[in-house]
Amino acid sequence: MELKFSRRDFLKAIAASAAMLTAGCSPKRDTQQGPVEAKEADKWVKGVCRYCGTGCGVLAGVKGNKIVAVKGDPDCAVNRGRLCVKGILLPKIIDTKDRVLHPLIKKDGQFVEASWDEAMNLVVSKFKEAIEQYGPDSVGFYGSGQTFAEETYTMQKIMRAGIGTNNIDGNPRTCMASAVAGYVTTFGADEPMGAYADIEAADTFFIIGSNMAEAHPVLFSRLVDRKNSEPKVKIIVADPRKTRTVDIADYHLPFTPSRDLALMNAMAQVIVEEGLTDEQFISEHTEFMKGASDSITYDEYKTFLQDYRPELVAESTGIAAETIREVARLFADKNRNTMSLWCMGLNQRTRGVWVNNLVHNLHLLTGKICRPGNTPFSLTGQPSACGSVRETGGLSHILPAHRFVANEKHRNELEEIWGIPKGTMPSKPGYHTLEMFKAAVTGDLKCLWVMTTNPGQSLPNLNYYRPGMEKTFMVVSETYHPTRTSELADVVLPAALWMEKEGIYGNGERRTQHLAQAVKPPGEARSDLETIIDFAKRMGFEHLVPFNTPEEVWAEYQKCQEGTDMQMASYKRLREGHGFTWPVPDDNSPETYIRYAEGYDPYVKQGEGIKFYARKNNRAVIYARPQQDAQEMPDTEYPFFLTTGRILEHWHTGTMTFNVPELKTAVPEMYVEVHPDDAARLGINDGDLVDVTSRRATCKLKAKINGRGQPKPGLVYVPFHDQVMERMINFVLLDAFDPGSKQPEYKVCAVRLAKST
Ligand SMILES: Nc1nc2c(c(=O)[nH]1)N[C@H]1C(S)=C(S)[C@@H](COP(=O)(O)OP(=O)(O)OC[C@H]3O[C@@H](n4cnc5c(=O)[nH]c(N)nc54)[C@H](O)[C@@H]3O)O[C@H]1N2
Ligand SMILES: Nc1nc2c(c(=O)[nH]1)N[C@H]1C(S)=C(S)[C@@H](COP(=O)(O)OP(=O)(O)OC[C@H]3O[C@@H](n4cnc5c(=O)[nH]c(N)nc54)[C@H](O)[C@@H]3O)O[C@H]1N2
Ligand code: SF4
Ligand SMILES: [Mo]
Repeated sequence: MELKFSRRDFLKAIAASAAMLTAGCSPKRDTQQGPVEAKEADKWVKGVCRYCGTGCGVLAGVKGNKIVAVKGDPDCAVNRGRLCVKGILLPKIIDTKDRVLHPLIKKDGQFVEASWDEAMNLVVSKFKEAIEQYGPDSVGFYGSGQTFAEETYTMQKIMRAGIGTNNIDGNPRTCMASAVAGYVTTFGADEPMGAYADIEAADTFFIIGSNMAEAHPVLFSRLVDRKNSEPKVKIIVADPRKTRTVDIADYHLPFTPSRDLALMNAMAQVIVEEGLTDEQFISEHTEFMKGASDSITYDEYKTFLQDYRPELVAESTGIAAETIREVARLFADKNRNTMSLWCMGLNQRTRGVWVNNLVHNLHLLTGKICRPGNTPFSLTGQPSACGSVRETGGLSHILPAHRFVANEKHRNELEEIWGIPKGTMPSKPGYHTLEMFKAAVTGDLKCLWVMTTNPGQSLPNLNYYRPGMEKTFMVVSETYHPTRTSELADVVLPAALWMEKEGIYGNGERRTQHLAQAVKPPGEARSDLETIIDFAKRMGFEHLVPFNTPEEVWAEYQKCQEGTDMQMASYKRLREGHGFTWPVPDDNSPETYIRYAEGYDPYVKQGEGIKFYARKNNRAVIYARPQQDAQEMPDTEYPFFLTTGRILEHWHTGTMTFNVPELKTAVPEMYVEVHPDDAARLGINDGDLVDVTSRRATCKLKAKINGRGQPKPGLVYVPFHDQVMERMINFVLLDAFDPGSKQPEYKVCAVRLAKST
């Protein structure tokens, strides 16, 4: 199914990706005009965009104590001055009427203002009481890929070294956990080996389960530029929906949801059968496995692939055998550089880890890895899921700097750095996200602290989890109130927002970036780091927080990085520079473009070539992973697939973007995308109110037919940004999760559709 790609289509695609154009920030346009007259600014302060994992550098124009404009940082390698519409409108999220200005305590079902002292004393007494009565595992912290690195680093230290529990998890569990486990199982260490610069060096792009045009718009604009400037470039997009990303594709593969394991095994089968492999690379740098770690031979792997011959999977995947062959050949073409890009379409699945492994397989079989333009690159969602959670140890099973809770040596290393007695760190991994919220429902979790995330709206199967949040003693650190989570809290702590505090973000390409404080927070709002340190001191853990500034936290965190694969730049360098991709072993080292490769990675010596040093035998793993369908597939009662995701204008639970008039007006409420044939069959017209019903709940949403996203027949799509209960699609979703990564399956479940009566 080759799509003809005319100049007209191309222009349409750029226009559709709208991002740049609506904000007047096309690469070719002047980027200096923000929504507010930029000329008013007295000074420009360097930071990073608050939203997606692209990590665009920004300059905030400040006048008095107000941010009056934002423009792209021309010296930031990520965006070179570009921003999308959300970035340019950032000043508008700050002075809003729903900002929390004072601590709030719920008394007799009503929130009342309290002093910081009163609120913190209550929090500390509840935490102490629970720990004394029920032990350290009766309390938990749920954080976010939108905090600063210093915040999560400090909190996980207090939980582990102070309280003595690994009950610290965060929303990257709902987002990146499968990508983490994919990198770790295949390469031995988390995070991509490549970087965004691979976009400018690649000829074939394999984009699967990512809608970059809306979710990573500025990065998408780099892809559009690449396509524009190099006629050789071919783009393959595998997604059950026709999205705006598909507008620039040469091939669109609208496969059946969750059948992408079969699709990628079929591509591998073609690559092996047609001799498109790089045999030398395979013999020098890889090994073959199935299951958790059972070795198999290359021949056994080839036999495994026989079940996935394109002709055998064409029907189940919905993609013609010849198309699978064509894209496999394009992927493997020895005269082309190939970059894969993926995001939640792969990660949010009950087989999210396996399907990540399968992308890596394709690169390992063809040796298209660790060279410019050749890389399996997982796109990160949040601005600092990598920098603040994956790297700092912000999940229940990991420790700072790519260490693991289950590894005694790793625990001992941290005990030494933190100056606590050897052998005292808890060795049992804590609750992962869904377990933690389940423990709130069952009553096993007595106290829960939620920071920079909104689980009352973003968790799946909300009818099950929301009562637990209400029942347990819940502290919510928030910038706005009410949110669907803060309304269930016992204590709401007012937080300083973006550019009201100083800190570090780490984006999706290992780039560590500094945000300076540009303005003072409103009312009594404080930086989350200040609140965390205050909590630690009141809990009696003063010795664990010898910090007065974020810079001092960073200096300690850097000690944890010594001798690991992820050393980072110093605060001084980060403050002065425009971001550095780690590893940066010392302040004289350049940033690292490609990991594991001689000439790029400081840890690979001359003569070593490519070295997957995070694995004991230096070999990456090619896995035999069978097709496994989503946990809940359509049936006669619930005949449609439902998938959920994002749109350009809004951010997750909408607390920030619904506060921006331009974004709110652009898309005031969420809707359900339906294929025209399905709509016709059910008598549904564009704009009709439709019931979307699963085994768990019903949502009422307006139908969108032939909108910006077009699902294949039998599939419907709903963005999850709406805050109105009856349009909150997460009530409808199931809470199945991947047994390896524990990431929920937001991307697939079964529903029925009917016109609302
Ligand atoms: N505008 C905007 N941008 C954002 C965000 C936002 O809220 N708004 N959030 C950020 C965050 S945290 C994240 S994680 C990223 C997410 O970025 P993306 O993952 O790109 O966005 P989604 O819309 O969640 O999902 C991507 C695609 O997965 C497809 N999909 C559905 N089922 C399957 C399947 O079975 N297999 C495959 N392969 N694909 C499937 C969907 O059709 C959808 O088009 O976006 C980041 N950027
Ligand atoms: N249906 C469906 N559900 C999903 C997904 C999906 O694809 N489909 N995707 C999942 C994924 S990938 C993700 S990442 C999650 C995201 O889900 P959440 O993290 O729950 O959503 P956000 O709206 O980003 O929540 C961030 C909160 O932090 C607040 N905030 C902003 N800045 C600060 C600050 O500096 N300090 C403090 N304390 N608070 C602040 C904001 O007001 C907001 O309420 O959603 C998950 N849920
Ligand atoms: S692409 Fe992402 S990081 Fe860049 S301006 Fe837009 S939302 Fe912000
Ligand atoms: Mo995410």
